[in-house]
Amino acid sequence: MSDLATLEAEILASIAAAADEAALETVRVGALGKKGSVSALLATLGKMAPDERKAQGAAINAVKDKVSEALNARREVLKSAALDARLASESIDVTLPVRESPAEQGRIHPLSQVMDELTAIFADMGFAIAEGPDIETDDNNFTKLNFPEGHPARDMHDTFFFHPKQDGSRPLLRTHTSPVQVRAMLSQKPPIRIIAPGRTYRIDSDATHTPQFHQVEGLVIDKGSHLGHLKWILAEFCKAFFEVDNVTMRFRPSFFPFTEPSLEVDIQCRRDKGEIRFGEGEDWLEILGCGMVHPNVLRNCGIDPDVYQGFAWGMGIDRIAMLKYGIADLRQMFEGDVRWLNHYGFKPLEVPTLAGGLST
Ligand code: 2NL
Repeated sequence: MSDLATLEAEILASIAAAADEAALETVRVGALGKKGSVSALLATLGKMAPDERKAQGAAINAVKDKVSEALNARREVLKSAALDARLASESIDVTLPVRESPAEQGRIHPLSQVMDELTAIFADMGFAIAEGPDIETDDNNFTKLNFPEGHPARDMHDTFFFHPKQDGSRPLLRTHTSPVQVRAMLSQKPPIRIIAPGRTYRIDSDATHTPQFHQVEGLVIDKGSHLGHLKWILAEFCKAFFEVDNVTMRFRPSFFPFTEPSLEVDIQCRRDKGEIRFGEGEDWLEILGCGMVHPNVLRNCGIDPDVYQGFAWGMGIDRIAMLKYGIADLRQMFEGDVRWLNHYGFKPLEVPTLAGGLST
């Protein structure tokens, strides 16, 4: 093999062996660069006789062309391999779930969720949200609400009383949220439209009762208020809360000291396989008590019963939260087990609204 053919074979082998574009560039400079091996051969042409120069010139230039071609071809191969490697290393799977930010990691307790749902529904109907203290006076919790002296609900066994004060009065933990409405009637002029959600307390502890529980009560005081308005509000509430198009309600006569007449409300439902559906079925589920505010209560709170009528209702939240979200045991709600909360809780940024959906 001539020297020229050997040189060509060596350079082509180096090109084939170049593992990346930098190595290939080194080969190119070594062959075709100013001081490269092929360039050096071309520089010898000047000293040759014309005939020899013609033959050698053509041969060397043929080598140069072959080397250039091989360099270009190899460069393309290396370039696309480098691109493939980069694409493989930099690719991300956009279908993977994004890791939750710390602000999204906590969970909202089902009870808080239900309270938020209730307030969204009633706020949409024009109700204001009222709050009051957990520690109340006997007067606000019982007397103003037309509880006769010696009424069983005043019994020491139901009510958490504090030690009597100097003046003989006994503060207590409110047994219902009604004192919030008493305070509203004492401090506002009708018309009044409020709901009062909050904590309530009774000395009661078993599988279906906790000493601290939750209620929401509603109160409307106006000149022409009547039971028809109450029925409409409760029907609209039930449809919105249970997220169904229709509910069938049943009103049964009942008794509360603070309302006359007093009614208990059941909604029609179907229970099967541990599930409950509303707006169908043959079963009835008791969900709340209500009635027209007793004239004595209005009078006790500075409202003239000959001018104003009012209606009110009260509902336990713990039980309806369990019903809506399939929670079997009341006491789990108060244990503060984060595993339970991760399962039954709600995402903090998915705030219930009527437009966006209450529980989606
Ligand atoms: C129930 C029944 C009820 C009320 C609460 C009320 C409040 C005032 C005046 C009159 Cl200030 N009534 N609240 C009325 C009827 C029933 O609760 O079963 N709750 C769990």
